[in-house]
Amino acid sequence: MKVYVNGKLYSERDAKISVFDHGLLYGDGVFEGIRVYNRRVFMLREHIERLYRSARAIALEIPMSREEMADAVVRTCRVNKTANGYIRLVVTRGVGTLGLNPFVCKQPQIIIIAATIQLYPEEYYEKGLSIVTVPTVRNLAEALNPNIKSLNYLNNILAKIEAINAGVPEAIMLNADGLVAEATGDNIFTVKGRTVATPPPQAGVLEGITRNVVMGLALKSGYEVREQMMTRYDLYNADEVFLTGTAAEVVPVVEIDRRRIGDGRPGKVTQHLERQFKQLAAATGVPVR
Ligand code: PXG
Repeated sequence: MKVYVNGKLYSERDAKISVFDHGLLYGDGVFEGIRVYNRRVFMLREHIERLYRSARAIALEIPMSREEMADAVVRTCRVNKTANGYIRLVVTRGVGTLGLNPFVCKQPQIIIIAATIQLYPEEYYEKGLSIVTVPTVRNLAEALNPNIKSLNYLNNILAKIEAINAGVPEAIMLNADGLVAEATGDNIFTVKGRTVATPPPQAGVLEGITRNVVMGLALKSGYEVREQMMTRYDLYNADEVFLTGTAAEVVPVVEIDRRRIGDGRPGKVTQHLERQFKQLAAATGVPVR
């Protein structure tokens, strides 16, 4: 595997970053996770736009244009002959001193890794997930906006630890008002009748690209689509619940906090959206050539 670092491609063992990089010292940087399906980079434009929005929010100037960044991603996939995979695009603050001041860091580091993805086991899709809500509250937008896909994922990692301690693979995080926010690396949806709903950005969530694609697919399939605040009660009483994300795609949830959701099996609407998503992913994207 060849790893892109600042315009050059290195072998895995030679792809290195300084221990003085503020990405490591402070989690000061931003990233994206992107999928490649059938030699096409899925939603590349949207991921790059979000990367630059995250960077803007932390006053990190990425020293290349969006077009150059897109070309770099495609080039890295081409060199690695990535047909189906997972791209990790990382921009760190760069090398600085042992102090917080980001402005002493003169050269952001740009890293592109085109890897294969560790998929969720097939069983999760067939049987659905059992998950729990956890005590760790999602970051306040007023403190560290969840829309910033930063290199500091400790908020999510703490929630993930609580889920694993409870014997389940994923956590639902609530915001400081006790309303449903999202899972640790996925957005959450409910289905009730013909209505497909997900918490709004103001609930304190990362506006997932898969989330937005799935909202579009649901609308096109004739469902009413709503962004609305939800409580745990709304989750427990939904007909169906599912998660969306770049890694998970669309995955059914059949149990939350030991309450069975619907009939305890993956729902019809979820399965329909799962199929629609797979079809779209297989048929669109920027060619790797
Ligand atoms: N919420 C959070 C907190 C995320 O980190 C999503 C929602 C879903 O967003 P997208 O744009 O992917 O639909 C994410 C995305 C990983 C991994 O390696 C995590 C994400 C994406 C890809 C890989 O765990 N998180």
